[in-house]
Amino acid sequence: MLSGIRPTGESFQLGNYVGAVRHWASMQDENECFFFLADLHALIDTPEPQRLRGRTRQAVAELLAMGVDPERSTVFAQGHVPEHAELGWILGCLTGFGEASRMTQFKDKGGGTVGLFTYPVLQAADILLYSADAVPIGEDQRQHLELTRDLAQRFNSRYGDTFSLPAAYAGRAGERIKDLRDPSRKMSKSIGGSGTVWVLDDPKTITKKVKSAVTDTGREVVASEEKPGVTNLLTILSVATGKALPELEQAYAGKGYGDFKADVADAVVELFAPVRERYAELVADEGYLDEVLADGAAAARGVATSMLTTVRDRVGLLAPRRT
Ligand code: AQP
Repeated sequence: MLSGIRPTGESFQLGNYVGAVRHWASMQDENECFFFLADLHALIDTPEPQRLRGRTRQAVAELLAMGVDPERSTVFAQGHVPEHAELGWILGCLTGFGEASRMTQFKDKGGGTVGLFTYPVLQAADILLYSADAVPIGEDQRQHLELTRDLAQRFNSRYGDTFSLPAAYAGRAGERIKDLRDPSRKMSKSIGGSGTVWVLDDPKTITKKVKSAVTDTGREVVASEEKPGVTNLLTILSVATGKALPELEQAYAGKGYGDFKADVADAVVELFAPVRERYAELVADEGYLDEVLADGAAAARGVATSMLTTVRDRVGLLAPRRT
């Protein structure tokens, strides 16, 4: 099992927790997991160097605070394993220009850098290096996983069986959390603002953001397509309390939005209180966080260099003479 997250934004946001990291935490018992901070992918946004460095270390503390356990999983920074970039180049040489141009994320953004254009190929390298069988992805990444499978198949038929074909993780479908101010789009680190709940927001800020969330006309607390704002808050409440949507709809029948929003705010505050507490302890110990990353990189490189040695040989790169 392999998954990555970009160390962008102020911290991770509620959607990252709901759609990704809480599942990572629960997968660790039955799977051999590799979780990485996609700092090479973060470079696509050309962040301030000092900020990216700081954010990468901070992101480790956040993942651990949310339940990722470096004793059971390999946690590393992508930039510490240069094999990602090298395999990305090799796979790029097998990727058609037209094929890469069809990736909707690039088209949706209306162009950008070569990095943005080729990042699905780097993503393919991220996955194939570790022979990941299962990759938990959101719907927006499905096309990239297809590209990964195509590239693996192409490589295998040209150079001999090398890569295993990854599948989308068939676990629980991840809920999509929407921006609180604009429920027509997903909550996102790069959008931020008052529609985004950061995992490290203090209780007052969380309450303020939830209480000023956009709701819909009417008074009924029900999940429906016509009520994207209320549906989003119900989803959040359901995740935070573990209660199913129909049960929540029933509990708020005839109560109106005021009580409902106050309860959603309290539930999110309660959900993230232990994360904030644990994060504060972890982030104060830079030495420990660096050690986690160093151990993770060593374990990841063990797997990645072995795969890359095979790949280099198969494509015909001359091995350096040992002295
Ligand atoms: N709103 C969301 N609801 C559910 N899941 C979400 N994810 C992101 N937003 C939501 C999941 O979080 C993981 C991390 O992805 P990423 O950081 O590599 O990039 P992203 O998907 O583009 O997430 P953001 O927060 O929107 O980051 P930026 O703004 O930096 O691009 C993924 O598994 C994603 O599905």
